[in-house]
Amino acid sequence: MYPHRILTCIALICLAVFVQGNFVSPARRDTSTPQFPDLYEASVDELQAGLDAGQFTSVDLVKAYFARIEEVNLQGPELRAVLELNPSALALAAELDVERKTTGKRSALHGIPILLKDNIATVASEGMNTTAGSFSLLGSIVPRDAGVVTRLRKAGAIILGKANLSEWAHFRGNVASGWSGRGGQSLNAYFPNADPCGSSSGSGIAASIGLVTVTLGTETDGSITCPASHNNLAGIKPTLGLTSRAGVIPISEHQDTVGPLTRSVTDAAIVLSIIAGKDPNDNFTLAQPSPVPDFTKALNPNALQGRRIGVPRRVFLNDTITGNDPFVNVAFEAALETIKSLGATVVDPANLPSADEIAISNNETIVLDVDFKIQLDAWFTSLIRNPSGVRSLAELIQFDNDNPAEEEPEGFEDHLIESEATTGRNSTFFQSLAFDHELGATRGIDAALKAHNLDALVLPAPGFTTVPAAIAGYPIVTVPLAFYPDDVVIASAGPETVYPAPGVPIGLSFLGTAFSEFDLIAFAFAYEQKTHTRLARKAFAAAIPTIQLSDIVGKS
Ligand SMILES: *[C@@H]1O[C@H](CO)[C@@H](O)[C@H](O)[C@H]1NC(C)=O
Ligand SMILES: *[C@@H]1O[C@H](CO)[C@@H](O)[C@H](O)[C@H]1NC(C)=O
Ligand SMILES: *[C@@H]1O[C@H](CO)[C@@H](O)[C@H](O)[C@H]1NC(C)=O
Ligand SMILES: *[C@@H]1O[C@H](CO)[C@@H](O)[C@H](O)[C@H]1NC(C)=O
Ligand SMILES: CC(=O)N[C@H]1CO[C@H](CO)[C@@H](O)[C@@H]1O
Ligand SMILES: CC(=O)N[C@H]1CO[C@H](CO)[C@@H](O)[C@@H]1O
Repeated sequence: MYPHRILTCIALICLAVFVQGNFVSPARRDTSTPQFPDLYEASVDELQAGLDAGQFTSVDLVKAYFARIEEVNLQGPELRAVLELNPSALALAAELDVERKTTGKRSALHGIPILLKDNIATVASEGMNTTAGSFSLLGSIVPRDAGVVTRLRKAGAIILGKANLSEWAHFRGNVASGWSGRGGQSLNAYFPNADPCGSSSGSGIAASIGLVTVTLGTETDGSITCPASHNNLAGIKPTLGLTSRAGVIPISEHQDTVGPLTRSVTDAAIVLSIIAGKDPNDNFTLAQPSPVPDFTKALNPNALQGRRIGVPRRVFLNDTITGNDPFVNVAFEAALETIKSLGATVVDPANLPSADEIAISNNETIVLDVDFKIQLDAWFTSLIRNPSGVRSLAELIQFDNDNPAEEEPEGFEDHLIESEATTGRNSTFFQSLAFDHELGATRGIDAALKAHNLDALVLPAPGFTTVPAAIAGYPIVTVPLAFYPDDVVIASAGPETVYPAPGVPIGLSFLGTAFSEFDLIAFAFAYEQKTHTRLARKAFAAAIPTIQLSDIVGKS
């Protein structure tokens, strides 16, 4: 749920100097031999072009990604980004290759591999588990695919596998970001043993080095934004109710969202256009405006021209995590200059009237604790079968205690225990929920937008800058901002991880009102196209997989 508090606190004491990394120019084209897209960076459109031209097939792509995962997942840098591969992926790819030739593409994602965070359900008959990283759900049989998975399959996407995550989407308690019982500690590809942030850690790591074309994560508060930030990616945390949570192992229906983590805003817009939409199994989606926009129509490099962007400084000045990090502040000030250079008016400050109250409010915890128990109990009950025998949150706590080798229970159960102690959605709960909406939306994001006649807000992604949008149910679009300099003081972030560290990325977030994704994507795209920050620095050498399509195509 939250980015890991201990590790992010470390950023406070680092005395970093912002140094721009060297721009890595794309490989020069060699016209004498067939050129394949470099899978480290390859976009959906680039891969579609190669697939359409018959240069390679979706079967080739799946084989290449499987080989790349094998290179770095449990060997070499041991990134532990991927939990399971889909044993049906090659067969699905072969069918979609035939279909491309006979009846044509179903969508922009036809034949494109996608990796899902392990809290997003896929039917067990296909061969994969859905466990949120916990052994308590190993071998469990879900009733059906998640709503977003149904949409992806209909669009012809290939589910490549399941990504590691912070167990229970980091609702478990004081475990390190990116750790799960089943997957172990997942690691950032930008520095050995660096924290990848969570809870959509594996999705972020996998997208960052091309272990797959695109990925899905989930965000309750920060869990797409933070891994996007730490892994040099575009991330979209959508408005509550734009994407279905049916079949997603829950924290809270009042805050959970599903969204893409990708190497570019364009890829994120393609994925969001396909997964967004109404789903009768998640009635929060019924309130969304229809039709779902084609978010790729938002991709205009001049989108910031003449627009008004506000800086709600108090959100991060009062954030004890990032407020005193000069590296983050210097990078952020440079971003504001870039936004101005793109023709926008930057209104600074444009504070949320509720900012100081948000900093001390405990309402979010009350809502999540109550919802988690109700909804997790319902998840266990909904299962057709669960070999562990666990049928409730209470039994999960017992399971963890009984299986210390797999689930490290002692001292790591605090959130589960806190949630188990709640007694349902009583008047305190509904007051907290209403108060959250007031703090995040009415007297928060909406008030700031209205007072200054703004189109969007902009904030650094690190730290707790996600809280207002989380409690309001409002969208965030994150893009790469900068990389920690090579002389940054390396600090411990958890039992097995460090943060900050040389070359580890941070992001920039655009925020807005409900269902403002179209504009936010446009602004993020304009910023991305102007800066191309992602390309300025690569992962450390051992974390860059070497297998390419040229090693696969035409070989048996
Ligand atoms: C789940 O994981 C177990 C253990 O890794 C594996 O044997 C099984 O095939 C996986 N898939 C399903 C659907 O249970
Ligand atoms: C969804 O349905 C439940 C009961 O089925 C109801 O309590 C809730 O208010 C509905 N929510 C929305 C957003 O329609
Ligand atoms: C919600 O937050 C407000 C502002 O911090 C606080 O006054 C109130 O007590 C909180 N509600 C609960 C139930 O904690
Ligand atoms: C609601 O339940 C919580 C525990 O979940 C409890 O702390 C609180 O006092 C209850 N409120 C009321 C009004 O009973
Ligand atoms: C695909 C893959 O490599 N999965 C591995 C994830 O990590 C667990 C724990 O080490 C392994 O058992 C899986 O094989
Ligand atoms: C709750 C809190 O710490 N509020 C502070 C936020 O920052 C402003 C400006 O520095 C202070 O005036 C508030 O007291």
